[in-house]
Amino acid sequence: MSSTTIERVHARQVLDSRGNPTVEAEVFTREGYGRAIVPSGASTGANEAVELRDGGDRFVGKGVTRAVEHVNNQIAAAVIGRDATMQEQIDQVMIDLDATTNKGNLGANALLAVSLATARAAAATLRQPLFRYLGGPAARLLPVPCLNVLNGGAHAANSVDIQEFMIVPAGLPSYGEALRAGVEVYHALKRVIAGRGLGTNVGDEGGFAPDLPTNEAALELLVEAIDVAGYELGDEIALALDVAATEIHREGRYELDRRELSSGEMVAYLSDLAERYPLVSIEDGMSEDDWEGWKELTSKVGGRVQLVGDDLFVTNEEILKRGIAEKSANAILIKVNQIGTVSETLHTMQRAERAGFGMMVSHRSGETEDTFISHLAVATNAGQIKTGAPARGERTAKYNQLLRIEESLGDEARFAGWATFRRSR
Ligand code: 2PG
Ligand code: MG
Repeated sequence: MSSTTIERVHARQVLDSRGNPTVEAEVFTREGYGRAIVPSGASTGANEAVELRDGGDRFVGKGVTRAVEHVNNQIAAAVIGRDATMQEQIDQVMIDLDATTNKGNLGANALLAVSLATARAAAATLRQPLFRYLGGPAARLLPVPCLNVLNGGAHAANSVDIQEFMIVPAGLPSYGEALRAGVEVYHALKRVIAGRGLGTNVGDEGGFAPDLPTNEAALELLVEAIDVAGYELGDEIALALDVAATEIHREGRYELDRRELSSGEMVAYLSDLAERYPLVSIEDGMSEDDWEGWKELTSKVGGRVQLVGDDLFVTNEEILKRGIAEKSANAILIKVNQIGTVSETLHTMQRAERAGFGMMVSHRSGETEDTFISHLAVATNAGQIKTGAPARGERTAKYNQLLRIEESLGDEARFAGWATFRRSR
């Protein structure tokens, strides 16, 4: 028995930012404690690990009491007595216990809650900050915050098809300054939108969600807001998109601006946007099942724009391998609940890094006060994070945690800046 031996595991049902139940787990070692809450997506990839839900009437079918019971029974029994610092072993024990390829038996939400809480408990027992515990002495790179200030698609009830319009303040000297610039643009954007007589209600990730005539009109609003806030477009603040194209892909066609585009036309649409706007990153520009389209987009604009696979790769190392081999993209989005354990997430990131792929650590549209991803971004020197608008507590929790990490690193801290978007600069 050592100080890091797991003595107790307990899960309960709590709520996420959309008012849906989710799993919270606590892991107690002999001399420490860790707690974590699992996030949840709305525009999910088909190959994501399974989020186990109860069905039935309670909580509109979204209860997670079965996943909670799996933690409190089988998983607790399997991990109690093991060493919390043996993250690989703990994760593997849970993967073996589940015995499916998609974690559909016990639920990826059950596994992930324990996996995250185990890392926290280990770090706490060793009296280390989580980012340091996960990343070791080399962890000191603060990520560029990619702030989703205008929401559409499955995250808002407006007329905009593209899911996320982000501002990327990579030209500021530090994380804290970048966040400040992002906040100033966010407030300027509110004034710009209100000034046009449009609504300033927000979507699931805290970005504004006005009805607009076209998707490009959203980019124009961002350009204007950056100017109003007094920043240099392109030099100080660039733009990024998450098209979430799987959501608008039906029978081989992309539905955009009330038109139907073929895969080739979608590639042309995106490369034209990238010509005319300082877009440093486009996520899910093509659908998860349009591998040919992805390849075409990458060969056309991959030399100057970061192309991020989210639904395409679902943080899965095996699927990423195919993407690397086929040159389907040049970056990957990292969401811990797409794959379901900390170790698998780290393996996928190592694979991406070795291949020279960009890495953007990401929240989900359904989030909580948990700030694990802030630590993960610094631990892995990922260089980029997206965690919504700089508004709404579950989003600011992540940005605020990065402020604390930046402060604690002091002179050691580095800011990723433009270098993280190698291709576009
Ligand atoms: C995405 C995410 C997060 P969701 O598509 O990248 O912004 O959305 O969690 O709904 O999948
Ligand atoms: Mg996405």
